[in-house]
Amino acid sequence: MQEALLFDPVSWYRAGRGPRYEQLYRHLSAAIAAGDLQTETQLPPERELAELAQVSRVTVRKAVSQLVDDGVLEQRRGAGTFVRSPRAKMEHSLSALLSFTEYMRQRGKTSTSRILRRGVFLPNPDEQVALGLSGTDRVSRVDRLRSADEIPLALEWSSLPNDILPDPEVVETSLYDILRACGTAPTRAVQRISAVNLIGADARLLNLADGAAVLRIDRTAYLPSGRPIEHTRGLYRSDIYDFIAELRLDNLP
Ligand code: 16G
Repeated sequence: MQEALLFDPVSWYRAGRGPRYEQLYRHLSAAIAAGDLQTETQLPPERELAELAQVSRVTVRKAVSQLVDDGVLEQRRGAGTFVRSPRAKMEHSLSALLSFTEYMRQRGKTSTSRILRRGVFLPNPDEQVALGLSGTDRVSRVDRLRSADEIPLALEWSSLPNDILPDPEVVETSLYDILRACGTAPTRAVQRISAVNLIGADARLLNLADGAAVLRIDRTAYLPSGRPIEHTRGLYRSDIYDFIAELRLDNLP
């Protein structure tokens, strides 16, 4: 597509489909993904881009900074804004029972957890079913934003029976490290995977635009005795993660 046409509002703006910066952001993001804007292409300067797209410079700046946050554009001081080479996706095995921290360590990355909330609560109906608890039992919850090398990758809402994790305040970076130290790390897990579109605070925490698609994985993990001890709902950035499953003929149900 010719550059002038690529930025022309006819190509990207539809009334009633959300703020201009967001529509421009989505359009440029799709153009980069489709190769219409190739790696190392330099974007026109902000003023020119604003003229081509017929929007204010503030709108251009917001759309561009979101693409920079996503890692698809790069601002080089004194040189301009360029399309970055695609980041290799992280392959995450679906058949190995590893923790977030262990996966990142295997890739030479340092994982961090930002605690969004933790505490002891009465279990909701989903937790009662998943963890085999009654309505009067207690459940420990830890909600976290998980990052690797400062890049936010996932949101995880974990629930464990309170006798397994009596004090959720002790969870700093790795939940499984704590379970392992207590001899209660899970040895088996069942995961359910689906695709969801993010909006609001969840999208902002993961540095994604409203409506971005992510992978949702619900994990229930068990002790060797068969007792369920962890139920985690996780949202994983699909622009960074590729979940890989190995299939074998001798593994039929
Ligand atoms: C993984 C698990 C999650 C578990 C967490 C523990 C998936 C889909 N989910 O993210 O269920 O709670 O690891 O990691 O793999 P941590 O020990 O680093 O806290």
